[in-house]
This record gives sequence, structure tokens and C-alpha cells, in this order.
Amino acid sequence: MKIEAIVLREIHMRLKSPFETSFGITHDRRILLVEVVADGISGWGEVTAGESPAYNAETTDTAWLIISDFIAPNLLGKSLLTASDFPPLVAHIRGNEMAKSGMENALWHAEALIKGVSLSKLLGGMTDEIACGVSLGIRENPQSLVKRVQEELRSGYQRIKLKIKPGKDYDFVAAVRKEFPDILLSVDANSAYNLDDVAHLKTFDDFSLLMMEQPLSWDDIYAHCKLQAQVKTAICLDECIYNTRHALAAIELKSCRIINIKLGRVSGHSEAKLMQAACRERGIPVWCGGMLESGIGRAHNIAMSTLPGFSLPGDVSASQRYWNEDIIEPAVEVTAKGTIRVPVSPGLGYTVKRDLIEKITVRRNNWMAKNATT
Ligand code: OSB
Ligand code: MG
Repeated sequence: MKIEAIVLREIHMRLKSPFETSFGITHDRRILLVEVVADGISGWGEVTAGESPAYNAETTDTAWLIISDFIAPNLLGKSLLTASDFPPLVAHIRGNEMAKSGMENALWHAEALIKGVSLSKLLGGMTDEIACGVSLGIRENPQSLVKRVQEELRSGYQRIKLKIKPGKDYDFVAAVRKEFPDILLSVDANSAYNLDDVAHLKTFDDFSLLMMEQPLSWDDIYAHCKLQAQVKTAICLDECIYNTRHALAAIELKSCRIINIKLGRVSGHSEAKLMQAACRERGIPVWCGGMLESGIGRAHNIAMSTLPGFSLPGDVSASQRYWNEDIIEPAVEVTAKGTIRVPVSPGLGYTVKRDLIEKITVRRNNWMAKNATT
């Protein structure tokens, strides 16, 4: 794959309804899309950084800078045998996983198109449909949350995850559990608690939760081992795990019993593949997290979720839960039994709506190799 051109775009998309987590409320997404042209073929990737450095250290703007100053100029004009040749090219850049992931995943998409296979197949995916759950933002009161849960269950979703924060936790989960005693239910605190809250966090053992996601500090694997030893509920790590070394440390310390893999957080498909394999070998289930992605990031998540380690329903759900109009065609749809059918056509299996993307692009950077054909 000869890298002939790279286009970095920022698009703006308004969420159908605001999404509240313990670290803030998101109304509008500022999303970076990476387009890589290799051998005349365009591959697309999405940078999943947030607008502020609240989930992790990256933001839309830091990723713009890292890609523009360090990643794109370094990649342009190079010839890669496969997308998995990309990580060594950016190994000298510390952190900035989401910036790297946007570029790496665009290369995987291009490679799948060039080879004429689906991205799922190229990655080594094994299934033709994936199990879906939803992540529900923090609500005003327990009753309105129960109503939302009811709606999502009617749509077929197989697992409900509730966002929680101090003061909006126990009563909300209790109300949902009382109404739906048998559903797969989990909670996600996005690092809103600390070890002084152990007694409080223990009370969640009442609810037979599938898991409690990232209750403690975003960078503290050790604190989670102290907590996991004292609660029955399985802890799932999200924010703490950037690479397979972190996953192995967390597993060995018994800091968690489940891991959430997000492509952006782990720097792309190559590392995600390694991580799910390492977890699978050790009997640790993984699932695919979400970052309020556009259709491009969503399609990458679907392909990744077909790898054999992904044994629990993920947070990847229908486009129409987020957007009035998604930037891929068809939009991502969920079946009545709460699954997404994995496309079998080459590449992502969805068409990128270039015209719509142009309309919502607010800035762009282009790199063109000197002797490029396109
Ligand atoms: O922790 O999983 C998270 C959204 C933004 C930042 C962090 C998280 C989330 C979600 C939403 O839970 C998942 C989605 O529906 O995309
Ligand atoms: Mg999470």
C-alpha cells in the first residue's frame, strides 16, 4: 500500500439528545475523520477523542495537532505491506492513542478494500452478527430512567448499562432492578469514586450486576485491585487500559474480571487484536465500548466485535439512537433480538456519504505525495 494522500477533516454532528456521564454532558460532537488514499483507494478512520480532556487526556484539538504535525507527514509517501506495519511507525510518539487509532484504522479499511474482503474477515472475525447493549446517560430521576430502559428493551437490546455518579446511583439502579429483575444490567461510573467509597460500592452487590465499570481513578489499576477484593460484583476496566501490558497487569493483580476494549483508547485494530487474544487466553471476557461515534467509528467497532474474545454484548448500537442522519449508508441497524448483522461486502461494508461529510466539514488538512496518482 503506497500512501498517496491523507485528508484530515473535522466534522460537527449534533446528538439527538444530550448524553450525561459523571464527567459532563455532551450535546454536540466535534469528530475528526481520517481519509487515507493508498493505491488509489480511500480508507476511512475516526478519531474518538472527546471535545474536552475529561474521559482521557486527548481532545479533538490535541488529536488534530498530533496527526497534523507528527503522524500524517511521517506516513505520507511510505509503502506498507499491511496496516499492521503502522504501529511501529508511530511507536516514538508517546500516548495520543486516539490520534494514532484514527490513522491506523483508515489503513485497515483501505487494506480490506484493496484485498476485496470485509474488514471483519481481514481482522480474523468469526461471527456474522454481534450482540448489542446500550449505555444510558444519567437522568433527572429514577422514573425517567426506568422509562428509557423499557424503551431500549422493547427495541431488543440484550444488556443495559447505566451511567452513575455520586448522588445519582443506588436509587436509580434499585428502581431499574426492581422493574426488570432478570435483565443483564451493568453500571459505569467513569472514575467518579475512590477507595473511601468502598462501603457504598459494596451495596451494589445487591443488584446482581453483570459488572461495575471503572469506578475508581482513570489511571489507577492498583486501587481497583483493592476494591475488587472487597466487592462481589465483577469490576470491568475501561479508562485504565491503554494497551495489552496494562491489561496483563490488571489481570495479574486481579483488579478486574472483565475488560472493555475501545479502538481509540488502545490505539487501533492491531493493539485491540492483541488485547482480546491475551484476555481470551486468560479467560477474561471483553466487549466493545463506544465513544458516541459517527457511522465510520461504529462500522470499525462492529468489525472488531467479531473477534473471538468479544464474548459479552457491547455498547455499539443503532445509528438512529444518536443521529438524525448518519454519515454512512445504510445506517447501523439493530435486529429485534438485539444484534447487528456484520456486513460481508469489502471494507467496512457501509458506504461513506462523502457529500454529507463535505457539508458538515468545518476544517480540513491535506497531504499529497509528490508523485501521487490521485
Ligand atoms: O465510558 O463507555 C464510556 C461515552 C463517552 C465517553 C465514555 C463512555 C461513553 C459511553 C457511551 O458509555 C457509549 C456509546 O453509546 O457510544
Ligand atoms: Mg466506560
